[in-house]
Amino acid sequence: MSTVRTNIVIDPMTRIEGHLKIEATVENRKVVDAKVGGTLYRGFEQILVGRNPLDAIQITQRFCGVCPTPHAIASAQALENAFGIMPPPNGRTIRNIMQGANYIQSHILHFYHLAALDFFKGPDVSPFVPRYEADYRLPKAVNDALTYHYIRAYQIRLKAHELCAIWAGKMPHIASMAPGGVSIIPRIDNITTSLWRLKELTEFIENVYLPDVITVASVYCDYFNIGMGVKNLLSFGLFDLDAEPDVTKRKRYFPMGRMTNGTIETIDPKKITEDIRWSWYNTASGKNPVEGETSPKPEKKDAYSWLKAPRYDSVPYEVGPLARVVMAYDSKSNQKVTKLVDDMLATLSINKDDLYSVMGRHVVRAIECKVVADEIQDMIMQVKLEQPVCTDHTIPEKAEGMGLWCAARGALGHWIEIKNGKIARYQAVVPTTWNASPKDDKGKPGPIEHAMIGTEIEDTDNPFALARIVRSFDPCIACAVHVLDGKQVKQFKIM
Ligand code: NFE
Ligand code: MG
Repeated sequence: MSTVRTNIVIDPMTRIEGHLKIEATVENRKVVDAKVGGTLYRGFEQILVGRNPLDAIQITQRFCGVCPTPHAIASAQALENAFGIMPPPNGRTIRNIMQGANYIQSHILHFYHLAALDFFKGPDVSPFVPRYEADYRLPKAVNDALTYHYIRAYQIRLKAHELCAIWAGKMPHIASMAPGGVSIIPRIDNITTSLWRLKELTEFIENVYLPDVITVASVYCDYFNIGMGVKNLLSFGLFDLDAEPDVTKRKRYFPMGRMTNGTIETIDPKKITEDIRWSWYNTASGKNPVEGETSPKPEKKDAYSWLKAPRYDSVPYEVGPLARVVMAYDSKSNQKVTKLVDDMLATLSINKDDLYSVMGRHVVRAIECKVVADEIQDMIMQVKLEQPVCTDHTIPEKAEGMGLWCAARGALGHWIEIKNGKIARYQAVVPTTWNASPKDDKGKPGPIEHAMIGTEIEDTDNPFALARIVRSFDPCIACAVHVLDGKQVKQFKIM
């Protein structure tokens, strides 16, 4: 049989955050190569150079409107590391509450407003049309319920934003983050107004979100076998539980770690590097972020992304809910995760390995949402009125600092170098840089590219399976200058 070769390009990839182009080379209906490219230049790392280090907390939040909270926390932690201070327990707890609220908002956003339209068909009115035609399989009553829940999810996300803003002053782009803790003085009404919002959120997660994910997963169960990914997982952990200055030793509710070939191991941040062979940059490849540089070269030949390619010890890792939940489950470190995952596996008649998939990512994200909601309920009750929330600081003339944290989409790192009391270098490696990375210098594809390769494409004129794979990672490629490269082969409009 002669080989039938087709090139598929989806650009822009819609219903994600930011600007992404995907390309797939298909031979005899199977993807044999994939390219995932961020098409907008950001340049924030250069904007930060020369500024007062305290500006980093506000400026890095402008990376993105979906996840400003983790950027505020990671940059505050980088400053604390550089200043040699740690937040008091109250400051730590309030940060955890803000971050938890942001997870809930982000996970509900991802399922209902970004991904669910891959599986249910809204009515023939805006914003549900135009839509792409796919194998929509849900019975009418279920489909109608999902449409209703899609609308309700907007109202419920507002509650999650409010829950964050009660402690943050505003959301998005929070105001109360400071090196050494937070600047909000907690009062009893912060606690009471948080609790009723969290109660509404928890009811939605338990009675709507989790059941909807189970329904969709049981109807589209073949998607437990599609989009597996690299199977290496990495997490910097979530929710600080003590004031250990060394972040790699700090106790976290979801622990820091990485998993390769089924074994969980520790993380040495020095082994994180970013390759730029296929990225529009002209700096040295394979640098640790401590010495990383950002120098754009849009005319670079063969490059196809504004994302660098982060690797740990030269290996690509998937980050996000899958990493956090599977490692918590495998290490048996969290009884709630163990129970929820076991129940989910039994309900859907799947095994743990099936979680490495499109549908697995949706399922673990919903489980994590429930775990986080329960955990911040406890944390709200731990806030102490009239106790300190922040530790004083002095900006040193010369210092280095690193903040490692987990945003909703995965491991997030900020690295700062201070000289003459100003920012001399700032590097961020964000979750989507890991997941949507281009190939590295050795030609190894990034996690989303890897998940696309091997996929069967029924109709190369309507490659909806690829869109479902990409969206399951919840990618976010935030804003800057639009640069496109390459020859247009075919155009797809995906709503
Ligand atoms: Ni712009 Fe973000 C999250 C961070 S993704 S949404 O979650 O950090 O790379
Ligand atoms: Mg960066």
